[in-house]
Parts: sequence; structure tokens; C-alpha cells
Amino acid sequence: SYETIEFSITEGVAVLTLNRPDSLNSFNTQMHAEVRSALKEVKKDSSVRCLLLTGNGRGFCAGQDLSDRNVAPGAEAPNLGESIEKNYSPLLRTIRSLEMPVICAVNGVAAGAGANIAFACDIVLAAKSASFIQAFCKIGLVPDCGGTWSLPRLVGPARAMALSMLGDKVSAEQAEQWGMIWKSVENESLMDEALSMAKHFATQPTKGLALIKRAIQASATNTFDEQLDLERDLQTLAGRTEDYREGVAAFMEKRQPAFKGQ
Ligand code: T3D
Repeated sequence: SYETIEFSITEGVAVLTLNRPDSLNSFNTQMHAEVRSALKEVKKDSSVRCLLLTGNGRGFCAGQDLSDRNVAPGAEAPNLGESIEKNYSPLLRTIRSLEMPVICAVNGVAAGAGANIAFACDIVLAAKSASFIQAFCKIGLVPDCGGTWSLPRLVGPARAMALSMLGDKVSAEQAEQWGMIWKSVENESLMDEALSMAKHFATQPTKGLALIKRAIQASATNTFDEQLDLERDLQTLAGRTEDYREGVAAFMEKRQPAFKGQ
């Protein structure tokens, strides 16, 4: 069992809740290890068809736990590159490559790595009281967890640069207006909306959704022609799934499809 996260798998939905509310769910070594282990369970369990990531308390995630980075004067600097290589980058790669929709329900402030982890998820819902802060610049760091890649693509280079250099707080509503996230919702309904979306996904053609995820991700670096070729290849795979067969049959028979995620 876990101490720094809560984790459950119910009817095809895995819910991973960051649970260090006293430090706004900032990441220490133990939380990294527990998140890694939970995500391994998600990958191993073929019944899981959607992952929902959220946090306990008034924050979503305040990034790295800075109490682990407070070195005495004259002491050796921590090797942040090592920390990123071992902890953060694998987490981001897992979220992006997971072959199912990953929903992030941002329940409160998302700062530093916390913000960029959210932006790496497939669909981000945020409570009206939530906010996003590229806090890195305020302590002399560079946005990580893919923020320098995702932000310019989400909001354009002008906003990405200013947000990264100023560290201004962006409200959930502003984030929605700028297209940084899917939707901001009333605080009280965040988890209901997120869970109902997750349950919906758990009844959908998981393989097709995973291929959509790959296609949209690849478009960030592909030319139009490359993307047409990729769509051809992915559609070939989608066309061989059981769920596609079921989708067409259900349409022809004017009934609801029963997708198995296969
Ligand atoms: O190091 C590496 O491995 C490299 C990777 C780096 C990735 C990163 O994420 S670097 C960026 C780290 N994060 C930050 O710089 C954000 C720091 N936090 C804040 O700026 C503020 O806490 C917030 C803007 C997020 C929220 O502000 P506010 O006023 O709502 O809350 P608060 O009072 O600042 O925080 C509440 C408590 O959480 C407080 O503890 P206390 O006083 O009640 O005992 C605060 O110290 C603690 N807390 C918040 N963030 C962190 C934290 N403790 C440790 N580490 C944190 N990141």
C-alpha cells in the first residue's frame, strides 16, 4: 500500500491521487517511487482503460519538494539533471505513451513540475479555484517536464515565453480561454465531471483512442505529408480492432455498441 498517493482501479478506471497535501503534493523521492509503481500497475492490468490523475487538499502539485533541495552554504549543489533523468522524465514519458486516455483533474494550484505534468495529460479539467504557475524562473530554474515543449504549442511562443520568464499565476478560467486546458469547472463538480468522463472512456474503443493520442502527438513534429502517411498506418491498425467491427455492426443494427477495448 502507498503513503504519498492513493491509488485504485475500479471498473476500468485507475485513479491516482497525489497525497502530500501539507506541501501541496510536492514530489519527494518516495512519491516519485510510489507514482512509478502505480503506473506500472496501470500498464500491467489489461482491465484499465482510462487513468485519472488528481491531488488531495487545496493544491494539485507544487512540483519538486524544495525542502529536499535546501543545501547549506558551501555544500555541493544537487544534481538536478540526475533527478530529472531518474524521476521526472520517465513519468512524463509514461503519461504520454500510455495507451489510453489520461485525464488530469487539477483540484488546486499546479506549480512548477506540477503544472507541466498536467499539460502532458490528454485532457485537463481544472476547478475554478485552480491555477497554473511556471514557478521555475523564481528560483533560477528552467521549466522542465516538457513545459518548454508543450507551452509554446498550447499557447504560442509569446505567451509561453512571458509565462516562463515571469512565473505569473494563470487562473483556470484564463487557462481555458488560452487553450492551455480543456475546461474549467465549478470546484464542487470537478471530481464528478472528471470521473464521469473517465467512466465514459472506460466504455470506449481504447485501442482507437490510443491511436488518436499517437496521431495528435506526432503532428507536433510531422509535416502534413508525413501525417497523412501516419494516419494511413494508424487507420490500418484501427480497422483491425474488434471494437471497430463492433462499432460498425452496432451502427448498422441501430443499437448501442458494446466496446471491449480490444
Ligand atoms: O529539483 C529537481 O529535482 C529538479 C526539478 C524541478 C521541478 C520543479 O518543480 S522546480 C519548482 C518547484 N516548485 C516551486 O517553486 C513552487 C513552490 N511553491 C510556491 O511557490 C507556492 O507554494 C505556491 C504558489 C504553489 C502556492 O502558494 P500558497 O501561498 O497558496 O501556499 P504556500 O503557503 O506557499 O504553501 C503551503 C505549504 O506548502 C507551505 O508549507 P507550510 O508553511 O504550511 O509548512 C509551503 O512551504 C509548502 N510548499 C509549497 N510548495 C512546496 C512546499 N514545500 C516544499 N516544496 C514545494 N515545492
